[in-house]
Amino acid sequence: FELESSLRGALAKEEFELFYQPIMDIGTRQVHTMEVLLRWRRPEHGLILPDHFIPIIEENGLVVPVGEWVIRRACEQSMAWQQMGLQPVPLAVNLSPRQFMNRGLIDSIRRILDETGIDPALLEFEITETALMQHGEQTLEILGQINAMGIRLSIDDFGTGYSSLAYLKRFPVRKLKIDRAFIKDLEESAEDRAIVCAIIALSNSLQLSVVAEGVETEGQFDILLQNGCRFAQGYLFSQPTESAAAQALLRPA
Ligand code: G
Ligand code: G
Ligand code: NA
Ligand code: MN
Repeated sequence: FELESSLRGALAKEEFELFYQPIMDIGTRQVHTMEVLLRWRRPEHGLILPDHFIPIIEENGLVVPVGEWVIRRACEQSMAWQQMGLQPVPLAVNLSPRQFMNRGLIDSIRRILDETGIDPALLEFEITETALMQHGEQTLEILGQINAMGIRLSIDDFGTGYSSLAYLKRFPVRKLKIDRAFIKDLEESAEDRAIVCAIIALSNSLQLSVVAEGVETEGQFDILLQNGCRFAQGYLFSQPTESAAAQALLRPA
């Protein structure tokens, strides 16, 4: 209860902060996209990770205004980096199921695009497959509207929920992120290697981009490279970091 009441004031007190983790192009080893990851700098408690508070604000609905703040802040950061003369990279923002099903989502995205002036091609949303599969028709409509605005969509934590690639093909989704559970033992487990290679091959043939999450070793990187995976994210390249450190990873335009 104490946590919940502190969370209610956190937005107004400007206690939320965005961290960034690069998604690398495996071929060039350059930053391709930055994932945006929310942090809560709670007075007297330090930096709180989303697993400790997202479930609470998802439950009480606060995730809607907080999520809107995340999108706005990410767009402002992108514009600031561009104004500093850095090469623009898309920012990928996580959308929670509750936020995704909120009726005001589309209007609030439109307002943010308008007010910040960001090119929608520099914004991306990550949604889990479980969230996508929950509500058939309404989901398709919302995805269609987001896609029509020029914002890219990707499926997060792919392989952990319930979905099929054939079904996904009906959604305007461009990218799959293979959950890190399948990457962890890639070097030792022939089974995980088979699963990952199958996802890569199917994604490539359906013309979906594919990202391996949780890449921590050069061995994992090599297996991904050899099997045609285009993008990778993980501690091998960078942990999620505050904006100043993320900025140092961007190149001049
Ligand atoms: O780096 P990490 O501990 O930040 O992320 C933990 C989980 O929290 C991940 O599943 C991630 O998708 C989720 N997450 C991080 N930032 C956000 C956010 O801004 N909104 C939502 N809905 N989820 C987020
Ligand atoms: O669900 P989502 O993929 O958005 O979650 C991102 C989470 O994964 C964050 O908590 C982030 O800190 C974590 N993460 C990112 N890279 C790695 C990695 O290489 N190894 C591990 N174990 N976790 C990672
Ligand atoms: Na994500
Ligand atoms: Mn993920």
